[in-house]
Formats: sequence, C-alpha cells, structure tokens
Amino acid sequence: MPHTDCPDVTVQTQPFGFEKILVDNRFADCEIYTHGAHITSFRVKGQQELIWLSPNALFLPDKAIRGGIPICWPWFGAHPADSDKPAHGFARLSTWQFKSAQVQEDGSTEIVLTLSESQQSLALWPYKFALEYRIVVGEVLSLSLTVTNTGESAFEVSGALHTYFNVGDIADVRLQGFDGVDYFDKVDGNVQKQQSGDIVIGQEVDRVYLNPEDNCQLLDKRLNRTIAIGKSGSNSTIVWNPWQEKSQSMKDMSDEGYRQMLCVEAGLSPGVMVAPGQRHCLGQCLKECLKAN
Ligand code: TA6
Repeated sequence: MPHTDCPDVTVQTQPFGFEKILVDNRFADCEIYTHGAHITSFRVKGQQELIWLSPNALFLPDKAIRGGIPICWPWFGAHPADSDKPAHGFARLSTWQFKSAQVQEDGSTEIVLTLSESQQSLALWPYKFALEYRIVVGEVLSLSLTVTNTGESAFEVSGALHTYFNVGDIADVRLQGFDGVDYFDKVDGNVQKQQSGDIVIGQEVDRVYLNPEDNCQLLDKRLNRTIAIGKSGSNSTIVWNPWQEKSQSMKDMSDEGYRQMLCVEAGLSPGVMVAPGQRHCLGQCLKECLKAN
C-alpha cells in the first residue's frame, strides 16, 4: 500500500485484513476497499449517504461486498459458458493495487487503482489486460473504468458499474429517463418489452435497458432528493431490486434490506470487442442535484 502524501486520504487496515482507503475533502467523504476496488460510501458534506451498503455485508476474500459499487468485469451476470466461474467476473473478488491519490485543481481528490492479469485470472479468462479505475471524489462522484488489451489477441468484455443507491423507501422512488426505451425483463423470461413513463418498483425488478440516454434521475420522495446519474462508454442500464423473497434468501441482505436500495448500473452488456493495444472506458457519475419538491 503506497504511503499517500495526499492530505485528504488515509488508509486503514480492517480487522478482516482488507485495506480501506478513506477520502475526506472539502466536498465529500468516500470509502473504497482495495478488495474489488469497491466503493462502499459516498456522502457530500451536509447531504445524506448516496450509496447503500448492506448491514449484513460479508467481508471475505472470495465474496463480493453486498452493496456499494461492485465492479462487474470481464463478464456481466453468469459466465456465458461455465457456471462454475464467478457471477459478474473476478474484478470484484480481486485485490487491486492502490496506485495514487492526488488533490485536483478544484480541490476534488483523484484515487487510481489498477488490476492486471494474474495466474488466478488467467485460469478464469485467458487474456492479458490492464485495468485502471479512476475515482474522482468531489461534489460529483465520477468513475472511469478503463481496460487496455495488453495481449496479442482480441477479447470481448462485458460488465457494469453495479451501483446500489441508498433510498428512503423503495415504494417512494421513481426513475426517470427511460420512457419508450426497450428492455429485457429478466424476471419474465428475458422477454423484450418497452418502458412506458417512469420506472416505479413494486415487485422484484431485474431489467436490462438498451441504449437509453446517458443520463437519468432517481427521485426519492422519502429522502426529499433527486440524484442525477450519468454514464459513458455504456450500451445498457441495468435496474435491479431483489424485493422481499430474494432479500430474505440472501444471507448478506437483511429481510427488509430491499426497501432501502435500488441498483441503477452503467452496463456494458452486450459486450464489446477490444483488439490488442486498444482500450475501452466505462464511466458513471453520481450527484445529488435537487431537493425534490
Ligand atoms: O445487476 C442485476 C443482477 O445481475 C441480478 O440478476 C442479481 O444477480 C444482481 O445482479 C446481484 O448479483 P450478485 O452476484 O452480486 O448477487
């Protein structure tokens, strides 16, 4: 773990051996584990937590932390050919290198973490790669996940920045920006449907929206706020809430945990091909922008 001479950044070793990077600057506080380069908290000073973290999250080397912003990579969902391989790929199960921490000109803090192939990753996915995750903590949380193909053959990557948003109560939430957009409904046999109006959540929802606008808004009546969600390098947005039955079946979720979270994910699904020497960048940015009326 590099010694950071960045005044806004400290590093803690957690009881379970994970390293946690803490950012505290004039704009916001943010927490990032090197396990999975997993953001578990982002809160602008004077505002409420933007990210949901399960109170039952498990901090284990072979487990993704429940909540926060898991990095799904180099595949989204179940492995397309081998169900023994970890769902959502291995990036969120890997220990990333903490490369740098720098104060930006505007006072925000830039954190960079990196990951490249290892014996473990090559056994799961036979390609050489360099991943760089750039996190800028300011009034906006800005995320950029860039992969460079450092090998000799082209590969296909899919994935998502699988962001769990903290909501007051799922019954009082609307997601705007998807009217008329086609989506695959994974709760209904992956049938393709079309969204009409705002997305409201009244049952288990697991949908892959295709090529929606790069921006959407999460309106939270209970917390009296609107969160602006932007993205780049993404061809889909995944919206997920497990609802009660699934919530009760997941040991790292409390029975009622589904009421306080909604996943709105910058997706790269379907995947894209990356040729040798080429790169692809997937980004998401989050900002509490308006007090709901
Ligand atoms: O993004 C939605 C989804 O693919 C759901 O199908 C559900 O599996 C969720 O991700 C969580 O996956 P995880 O492997 O973190 O339990």
